[in-house]
Amino acid sequence: MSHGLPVVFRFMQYDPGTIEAKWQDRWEQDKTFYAVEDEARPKFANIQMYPYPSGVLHMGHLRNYTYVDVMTRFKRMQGFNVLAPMGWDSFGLPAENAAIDAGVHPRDFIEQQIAQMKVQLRRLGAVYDWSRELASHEPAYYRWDQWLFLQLWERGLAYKANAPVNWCPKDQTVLANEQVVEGLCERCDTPVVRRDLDQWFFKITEYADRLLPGDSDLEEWPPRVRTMQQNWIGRSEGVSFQMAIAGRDEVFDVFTTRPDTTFGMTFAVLAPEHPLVDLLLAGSEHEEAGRAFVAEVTNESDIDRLSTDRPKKGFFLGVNAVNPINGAEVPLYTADYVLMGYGTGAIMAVPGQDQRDWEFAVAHDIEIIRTVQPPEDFDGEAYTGDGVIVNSDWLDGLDKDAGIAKSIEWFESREIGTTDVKYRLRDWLISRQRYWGAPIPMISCPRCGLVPVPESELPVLHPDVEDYQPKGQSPLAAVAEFVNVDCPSCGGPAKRETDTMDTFVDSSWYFLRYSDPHNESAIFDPEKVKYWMPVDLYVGGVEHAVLHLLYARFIVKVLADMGLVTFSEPFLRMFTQGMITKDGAKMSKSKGNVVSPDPLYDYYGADAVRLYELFIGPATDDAVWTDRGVEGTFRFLKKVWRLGTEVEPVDRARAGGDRDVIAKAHRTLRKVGSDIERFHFNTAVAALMELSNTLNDYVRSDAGAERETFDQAYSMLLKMLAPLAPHMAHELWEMRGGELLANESWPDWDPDLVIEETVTMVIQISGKVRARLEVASGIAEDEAISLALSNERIVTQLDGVEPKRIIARPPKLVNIVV
Ligand code: ANZ
Ligand code: ZN
Repeated sequence: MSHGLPVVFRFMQYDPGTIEAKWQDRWEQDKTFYAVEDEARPKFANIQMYPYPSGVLHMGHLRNYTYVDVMTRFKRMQGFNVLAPMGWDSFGLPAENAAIDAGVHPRDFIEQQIAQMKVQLRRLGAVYDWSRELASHEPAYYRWDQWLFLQLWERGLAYKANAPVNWCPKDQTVLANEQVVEGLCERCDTPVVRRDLDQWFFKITEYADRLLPGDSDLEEWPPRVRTMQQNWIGRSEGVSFQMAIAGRDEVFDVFTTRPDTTFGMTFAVLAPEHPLVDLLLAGSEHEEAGRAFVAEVTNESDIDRLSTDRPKKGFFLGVNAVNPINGAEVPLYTADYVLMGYGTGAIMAVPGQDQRDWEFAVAHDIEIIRTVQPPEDFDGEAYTGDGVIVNSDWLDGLDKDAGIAKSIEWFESREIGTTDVKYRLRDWLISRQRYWGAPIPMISCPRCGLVPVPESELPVLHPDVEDYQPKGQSPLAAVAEFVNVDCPSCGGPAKRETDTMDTFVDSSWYFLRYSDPHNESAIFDPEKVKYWMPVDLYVGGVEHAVLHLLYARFIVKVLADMGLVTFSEPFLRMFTQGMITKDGAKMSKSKGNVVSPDPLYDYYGADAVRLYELFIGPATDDAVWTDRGVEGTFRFLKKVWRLGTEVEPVDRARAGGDRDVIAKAHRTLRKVGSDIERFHFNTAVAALMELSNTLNDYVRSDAGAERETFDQAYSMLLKMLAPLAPHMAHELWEMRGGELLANESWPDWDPDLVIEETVTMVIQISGKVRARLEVASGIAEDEAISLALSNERIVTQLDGVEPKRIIARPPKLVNIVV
């Protein structure tokens, strides 16, 4: 910080340092935000994705913590019994890698980081029920990971299998598909390679259909997160049908979503791992070249193979396949872009309608037949849209849907194919060859095979080892006392499983444990979970939109099937915040652009920092950090302070102008309440700034501020500030003779007072006036837009055309650009 510190504070001047420490002590000592079950009050579980304890928090992190804290305080004032817990995602790769970098044992490292983070959260004024704190590296926690594993095992939902897996050469461990991002390890950005290994899986695919976001589930989730879940599960309806190989006995199945295009098949493709490829190459004249091709491709990650910006590689297998619909012989290839892990691992290729097939056909000089007539102005390559079917004999003239129906009938009646549903979702690979995770509670016995550790012997303690560096095999394998055990079943010598569990197992159920964090005899008391759960509001980063949320939803469905929970979706409402960026990049330690809150706390105080985090922009959007921003919210707080400490209202009769002030306070209240509810924090802060200006003008007016009016409006201002800038609001409230502000209820706005004048709003379509409407002068942007879009004249004018952009300048104008 370049500017100097203020020289002296006058008595009663706003001194955040003193005030903030005082209130942080008070909230903690009084356990103000600790929660007990209370049937008389509606509960509100307000939970933030528990953080990996990274130690130092920067402004990017704090945005998130501030939002959650505002909601805790706001919902509590609204009368909810709020559960506001905090825990630590302290097992797993990120923690272990950071510990290795720091040269400290992961346990010591983690405990140090947690202590440090708690200090920082306290300084922000973030309040939690610390009696419910949990950390996944503690045996009291991970024994229930192990218990959960045993339940899945018993239900046939956990299994061990040899499978091609994603291997990170740097982290020396396997990764779930979900942890591979564009071919790179999500944790360290190293290109991932494939290996065949024995691994543990959870059978999440058995829940694929139930995990698809239905029409009513996940209603209060961001649509894009819902879509990401949907796409990850990737349900496809289509047809599987059999194809023969000309002149040979072998047949293979293909899966297609477009049976209506079968007449356009000009080649067929087997995945390089398809068992027939090996068979067809064996003894053939191009065996050597074919095997070299297969070896090359199978080393590449699926993501690379599916990449759209590289040429598709293939190898002609020297035989033809027979198109069952017309008997045509088409060349049979093996190619990189067909994956063994999806569908049947074989496709009919229809370049006229499939872009991947088009590219392959062009590269290998294969015929292209269009079977769907593209529109006249179409200038692309493969045409994937709807249209009239051509070149397809008895399908000609139909459209896509009719063509699909008729071709399905054809396949089914001849028993060549059947309708089929395929999922992109694969089973969840949960074993890791790393030290810092919960040991998998299984024992391998030469006589009995895989034997679960009896529940009574949990937890399988994670042994302390000297050497926990990753080496391709779990470091636990080197601990003889850990590995060698008696078989629980036959008593003979046996060996423990030495892999540890993916940290996403820990995070798939921790939120439930907050309901009953110290239970030693069960994962939780179902009655307590019934009271607190599901989570009412879940806040976290969109980077967890696929993996963590999907796993948590899966485990909750399993627990529901076990009768332990009474709901099947864990998170009722989900909020994903935008990122804070600086110098054009996401704020992060690795980018070297982090802003630490500490000097800002010292100079401006936590309330000003919080307010700036809230004010910086719409909560869902990324926002650019500017150091000077805090200056603005600090000035606002000083103004509020002066209003509370320096103003001397006058005793006189009330007049019309006084009513305007009260009305303004009520309108602000209505707006701030609904804004906070919707995470529109920036506009809530703006509204409070406006109200403080109104009050400022009021006290300077000729008649002066009438005492009762001023007190009433100012009290409302403080209550509205209570969740946002809690320290100062509490202090001023107390100075004015109030009890603990956190215990006050959120006031109700008076409908008679918020009635406002109306103004004429103009609705334009692409700049031309199309309608006029009387609206409240304080109308919100989204309300103005929805009024405009539902206006009868506008609906008629638009005639179904999707607006490109909507520019709203409430209350005067909404311009719909088409
Ligand atoms: C012929 C066809 C014609 C296809 C057409 C699409 C469009 P989704 O929607 O993702 O399920 N396919 C099937 N198995 C495959 C595999 N193992 N690797 C790569 N591609 C595979 O995609 C289903 C479509 O993806 C299938 O339908 C198949 O190509 C291809 F105009 O068959 B289609
Ligand atoms: Zn045995």
